[in-house]
Amino acid sequence: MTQNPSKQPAQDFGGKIVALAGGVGGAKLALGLYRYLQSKNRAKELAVVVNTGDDMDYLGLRISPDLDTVMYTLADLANPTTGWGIKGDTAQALQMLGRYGHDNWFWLGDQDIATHLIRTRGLQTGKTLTQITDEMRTALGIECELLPMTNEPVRTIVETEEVGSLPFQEYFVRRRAADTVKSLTFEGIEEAELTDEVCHALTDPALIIICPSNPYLSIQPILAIPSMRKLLSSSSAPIVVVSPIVGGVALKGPAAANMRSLGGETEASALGVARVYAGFAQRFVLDQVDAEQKSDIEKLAYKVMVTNTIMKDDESKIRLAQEILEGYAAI
Ligand code: FO1
Repeated sequence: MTQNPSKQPAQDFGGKIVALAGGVGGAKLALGLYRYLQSKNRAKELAVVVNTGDDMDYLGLRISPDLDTVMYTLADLANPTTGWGIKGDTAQALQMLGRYGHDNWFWLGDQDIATHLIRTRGLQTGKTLTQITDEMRTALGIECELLPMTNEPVRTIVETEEVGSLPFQEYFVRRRAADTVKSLTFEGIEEAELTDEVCHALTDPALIIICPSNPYLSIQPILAIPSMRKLLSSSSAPIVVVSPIVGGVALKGPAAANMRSLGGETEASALGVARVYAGFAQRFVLDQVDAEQKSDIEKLAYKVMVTNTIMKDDESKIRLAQEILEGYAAI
């Protein structure tokens, strides 16, 4: 890995940079990659493939939270406090729903509702989720590809110790991810097909980056699509994992608890994340606070780069992206 992130010029990647992402954590690195490539006039070389297992139908609307989180982030529209939703959005529609006595546990902003209306209408008129997403990202001025992992509906179902099985957003939002997850099912996964756009992005890419998203809830649904793993591992491009666990703590959400209950780990750690992708990914980006785990991760056949992976502002997101992109051949 380069120790000189300001090195110029950027190398010729010789193919697409493909990032696999979930919601807020993944969107941060996606933004760093996007901004960095944009500064080199190469934003079109980035394709972000996004989890749709968290999608749900709510009040007749199709909600794709992870796609929207990445889209709003790349369009510089995301709410900086939550990481999801639109900055400055209001909740008048939600309040009115409450007055009608309707459930309003899922926060839908007034501007955000426009996205769900367009998506729902598009699906009703026979467009694919990929087409609709492409139209929206174009309208918002996003220059890179933003690709749902599949066009078919896939739904993550969470089997909990406390209350049995729950649709993803019931577990995540309504019950605040407080339950112990025993197992996951991805409904519809067997029927889910790889889209032409995802296949195209993954044909001879230069690099595949697994963003610091929850390995079980966000990345596993993407990898569970039949043929996805095969396509990814048959590519000659290195697969780089950026750990979502730093100093034993999840950067966001329930990943640490999931590692214990789903991964069988006694403690959440970057090493545990490395175990999840062992034999599949070849490179690992480890935070400097976890540097003592480097040799154990190397024993799992990874080349390891140690750096500061905390993305607290745009500058740190771009710096991390630059280190990964400029150094990938070297690690
Ligand atoms: N997350 C919450 O914690 N509470 C919410 O009410 C909520 C609403 C919501 C609406 C639209 C959207 O695009 C995302 C939303 N999220 C909410 C985030 C979302 O549930 C999660 O970030 C992802 O599904 C997990 O990656």
